[in-house]
Amino acid sequence: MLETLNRDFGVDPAICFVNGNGNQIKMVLAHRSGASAELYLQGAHVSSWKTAQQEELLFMSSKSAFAPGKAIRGGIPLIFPQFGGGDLPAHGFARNEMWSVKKAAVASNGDVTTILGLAANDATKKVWPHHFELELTVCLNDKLTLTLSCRNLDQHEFDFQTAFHTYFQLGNITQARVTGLNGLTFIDKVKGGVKETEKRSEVGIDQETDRVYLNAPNELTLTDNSSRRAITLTKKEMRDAVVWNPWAERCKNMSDLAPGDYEHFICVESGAIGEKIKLAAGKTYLCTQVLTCTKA
Ligand code: TA6
Repeated sequence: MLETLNRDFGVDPAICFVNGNGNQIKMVLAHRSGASAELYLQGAHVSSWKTAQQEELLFMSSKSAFAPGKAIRGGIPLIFPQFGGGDLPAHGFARNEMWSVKKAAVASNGDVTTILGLAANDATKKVWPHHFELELTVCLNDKLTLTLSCRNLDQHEFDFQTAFHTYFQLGNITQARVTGLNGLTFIDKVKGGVKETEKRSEVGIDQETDRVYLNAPNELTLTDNSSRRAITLTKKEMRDAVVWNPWAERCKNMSDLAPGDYEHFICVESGAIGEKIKLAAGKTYLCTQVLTCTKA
């Protein structure tokens, strides 16, 4: 399988396929600037994004399972067709399915791009009786851009939630701040789903935090003074944002996190969560998340 993938889609030295953790197939993207990204075919799951100086910007748990059908703990899990509160597996099935490589190329401007696809199959139709086709496009240059398209191949409308559930690496959680959320209504999942209003211009984390911010601005910034980094998240066609950190107690009870891991990551997610996306038969929905890293 690796040989065939490298033959059909490899572009030396920018694009190659290797056996990653758990012998799961991993795609490695290398930009001429020195920046790199990695993604597993399972879940089209971006597991690493490094700067031109090879600084890792995404968190990946050392205890993550890398096994068929098991969610990877870290990187950028792709959430579809359900974020929460439904009958499907937590955060939907897209991140647990094997995706196929449809395209991989290096553009004349140096952009390294790949497209992976997932179509409805017997397993997905059992839990979600719709015909669909997903494509995830990952583009690496001085940014990391993910674009998800969903095509409705049914004869009728269907609806869904979706999100890029990004785990950002931190020097220390106490130094992390998220800006752009001031004044927004958020669903506080730690307090059982009550709606409150964010009053802080800079959101810091000092306890378990699990908030869905509704109708969030399309640009948010995460700064981490302990690593002297700032990451801008720009989203399109996804109204909401999520900020999550399990803090010590919940982290200790999660088998695929080490007890102290909560100090070294924050999830800042872009998603269509509060209101489901309604997609008419034959139509295509597109959403995008662009991540840019600058020195804080
Ligand atoms: O996005 C925040 C959240 O929904 C939290 O409630 C927590 O469950 C987290 O995702 C982890 O979800 P996962 O399905 O990756 O274990």
